[in-house]
Formats: sequence, C-alpha cells, structure tokens
Amino acid sequence: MLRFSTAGESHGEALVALLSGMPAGLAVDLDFVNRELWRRQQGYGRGGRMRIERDAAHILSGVRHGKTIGSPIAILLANKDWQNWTEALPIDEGDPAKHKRVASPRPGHADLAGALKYNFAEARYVLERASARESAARVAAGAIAKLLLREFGIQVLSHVTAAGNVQLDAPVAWETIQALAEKEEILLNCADPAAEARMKEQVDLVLRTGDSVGGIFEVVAHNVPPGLGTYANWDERLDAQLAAAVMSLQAVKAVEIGDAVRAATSLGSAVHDEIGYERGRGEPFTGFTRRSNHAGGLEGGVSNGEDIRVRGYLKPISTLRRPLGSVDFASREPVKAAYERSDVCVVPAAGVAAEAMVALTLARCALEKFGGDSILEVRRNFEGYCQQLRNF
Ligand code: EPS
Repeated sequence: MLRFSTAGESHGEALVALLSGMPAGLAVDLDFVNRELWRRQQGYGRGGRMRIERDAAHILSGVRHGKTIGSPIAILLANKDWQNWTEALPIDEGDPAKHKRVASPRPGHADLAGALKYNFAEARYVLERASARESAARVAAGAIAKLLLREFGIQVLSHVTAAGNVQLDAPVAWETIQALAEKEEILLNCADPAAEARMKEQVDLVLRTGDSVGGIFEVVAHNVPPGLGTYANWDERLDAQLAAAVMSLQAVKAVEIGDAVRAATSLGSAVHDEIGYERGRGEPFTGFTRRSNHAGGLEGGVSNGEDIRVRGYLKPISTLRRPLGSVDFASREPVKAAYERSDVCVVPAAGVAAEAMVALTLARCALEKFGGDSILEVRRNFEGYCQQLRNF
C-alpha cells in the first residue's frame, strides 16, 4: 500500500516526507522533483519567506543509483530560515527569554483551537505545524507519485480559476494548462492573461490595505484510465478520497468535483455528459466518448476515462497585517490578533500542493489496481488491463 506522512515545523531545522509502498525500479528524476518544489514557491502575493527558501529535495533513503528500491523513501527539505530561529525554537530548553510567543490567536488560524487542545499557554507550537510550509514536503512526495503516474501515461497539473472576487468561468483546455506549467515566471497561474491581470490588482489592493484574499484552483488529471476507485465501498470511492486529500491542505475549505456546484442547481439534462462511441478513439482505452465533462471524470466514485477535475476553494490567509480583534492569551484582555510576516495570496501554490495530493491519491489507487513489487510487474499488470479495455 502506498502511504506517506510528513514531519517538521515551519521554522524548525527541516521538513521530512516519508513515502512507502513505491515499487522498485522507478527512475527518480531529481530535477523534476526540484522543479515541482520551485513551482510551489511561486505566485504573486507570497511573503518574505519565499525569498529566503530555495526548496530542494535531499533524498535520504529508498533510492539507489537513480531508481527506487522498494524501501521507504525519506526526503529531507532544509529550512534555510532555521538559522534565524535556533534560539527561538531550540530542541532543548534554551533561554525562555528568546522564545517567540504568539500572544494572541489569529481568527481563522489554528492558533486558539490548537492551544486549547494541546494545553499550550500561547500559539507558537500550533502555528509551527499548522503552517502551509508543511505542504512543501507533500509536494516532494507527490513528485515521486507523479513519476509513477507517468508510467501509466497520467499527468497532473493545476491552474487558478479565482483570486479574491475575480473569477474565470470559461473551461480551460489541457494543452493550455500544460503550457502554464512550462512558464518560468508565474504570476497567478491563470490561463487567461486579462483575468490574471485583474487578479493581480486584487492582490495589490490587499497588499496596500493589510488584508488578504483566497481563491479557487483546479487540479486536472489527464489521461486517467477508467476504473480507478470503486462504488463498492464508501471509503474506496475515488471522489471521496480526492476530496479528503485536497481538503486536508491548509486553508482549503471546500472541494468540488467537475462542475458540481453549478450542477446542484441545474437540470439533469443540462448536467450529465452524453455518451458516444467511436471505434479506436481514446486508444489505449475503450472508444467511448463524451460531449462534455461536467462530471469531472468521475461517476459512481470511479474514474470514467475523462480528465479528472478537482477544485479547491481557499479561505483568505488568516494572518492579517491589519489584524482582527482577539484576546491576549495571558491577560484575556481584548487586543489585536498577532501579526507575523505572511503571504497575502497563496492560490497558485496551493494548486501545486493539491496536484501532489491528487497524484498521491491516484498513485495509491493505481497501485491497488495494477500493483506489483517492481515497475516491470506493475507495467505488465497495466498493459493487461489496457488490453482488456480494448477488447471490451
Ligand atoms: C505561513 C506563514 C509564512 C509563509 C508560510 C506559511 O511563513 P513565515 O511565517 O515563515 O513567513 O511563507 O509558507 C511557507 C513557508 C511555505 O513554504 O509555503 C503560515 O503561517 O501558514
């Protein structure tokens, strides 16, 4: 079974990703992993931290001579900022006078709920782990999952459909999303330059006013064969697994599959994707075609061969330069919420982190279906299934 977990605090020494269950013999392209990490660091509206960090994957185990060996893969990402925090966040007791307390919880952040839960007198330890810095470790693990998915011809990318109140409504073609991912300068990762310019104005506005914005990203998984996930058991439905994976990302508050939100208030005849057939079409798959993809590639919790489309809705960043009202942890007196250096918009970065979560989920499902201990065995199983589909 493909499993992964992460460890690390935002201003600790490093982040760690642990990925187990990868078959042996998968070539690991470190440049690709690092490019993914770079993509997550981009976007207009990031704070000063991104000028400090240059995320790079340091693989500790599970890869030898350029290929996976079937053993757990451990990846370390150093926090460059750690050198500024050695006295504020030491492993040993250190000097309490040098600790950096977070004296009043920020509305919208995990600060208060976390402090209550773990019985912390202030919120420093809460924000250290609740921080979206953790998503860098997910992207490292997700990059390895993407390399596995390439074996099946599957690719996973994302684009931004809304930042603040600027929303892009037109559907975006896969080729356009691919072209966006090739760019060396990433603003808001929006496919429409005019909409992107208006999104940038939104970010400029909140930069000026000390506020923040959220938005919507869409993750697209291209060339997914039909038959991943199943309707047979609630927890094996692929839509449910994808929703949980994307919702688990910091600040994601809603997840949509395909055009689900609009569909809920439309007629069935306007929503369901009519089925056609063209012999040889969609090779190596089935020849069945669709005129539209409102379902986002999933019916009954099973992939249907169309692109899988998953949208994540991000709440605005909860750290505000012009803070909302809060209460001092010590005195319980009303004060403004704590402010620390922060991003004001992270929608493009969240999209890249969500790609990783989608890739890890699809890789797990693909290995459940085509699994084997070596890539050779996995490929053989996959090709056998493709042949079955062709013969259907
Ligand atoms: C974050 C606060 C900021 C962000 C951070 C998430 O960090 P800092 O407090 O060090 O300025 O930059 O995101 C990252 C470090 C990252 O790599 O994405 C928060 O509180 O969630």
